[in-house]
Amino acid sequence: MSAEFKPSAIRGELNPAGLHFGIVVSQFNSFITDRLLAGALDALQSAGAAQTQIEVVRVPGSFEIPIAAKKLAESGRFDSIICVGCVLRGETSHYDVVVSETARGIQLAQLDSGVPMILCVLTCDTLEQAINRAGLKSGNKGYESGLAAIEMAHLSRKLAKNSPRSASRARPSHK
Ligand code: INI
Repeated sequence: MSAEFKPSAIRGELNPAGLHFGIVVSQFNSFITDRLLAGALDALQSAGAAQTQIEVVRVPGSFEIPIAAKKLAESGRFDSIICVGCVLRGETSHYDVVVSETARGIQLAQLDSGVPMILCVLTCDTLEQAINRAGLKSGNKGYESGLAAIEMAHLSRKLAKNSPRSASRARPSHK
C-alpha cells in the first residue's frame, strides 16, 4: 500500500454541543450504579455538556433497562443513551439470564431505534471487581461510557447526513 492511500475516515468528536443524552440507571446494586452514574455525568460535564442536555431515568434492575432505553429513544429527544447497571454473580443461574437479556435488550433497542446506546452494565463475579471498575483500581466505566456517548451521538449525526438515503430525500425532485 502506498503512503498516499488514505481513504477518508469518519469519526465522532468529543463535543457535546447541541446533543442530548439519556441515562438509564438500575437501582439494583445502587452502591455501584450511583458511582457509575457520577462517572458518566463527570465525563459529560467535563466535555462541556450542560445539565439541560441530560435526563436521568431510574429503573428497578438491569433487566428493566432495555424497555426504558427504548422508550427514551422513541421519544426522539436523545442523541445517545447510556445504560448503567451492575449484575453480580449469585448462586443460581439468574445472573446469566439477567446479563444476557439485558445486553440483548439494549442491543435490540439501539438497532430498532437507531439511537446509539452505550453498554455500561458491569457483569462481575464479586463486589470487589465491581468497586474496582466504578472508580477504584480499574478507573470508572461510567466515565468511559460518558465519552463514548458523546462520540457515538456525534458519529450518528454525521453518518445520517452522509447516507445516500438522506441525500436523495434532500435533493429536489425533477419530475
Ligand atoms: N439486577 C441487577 O441489576 N443486578 C443484579 O445483580 C441482579 N441480581 O443479582 O438478581 C438483578 N436482578 C433484578 C433484575 O434486574 C430485575 O429487576 C428483576 O428480575 C425484576 O424484573
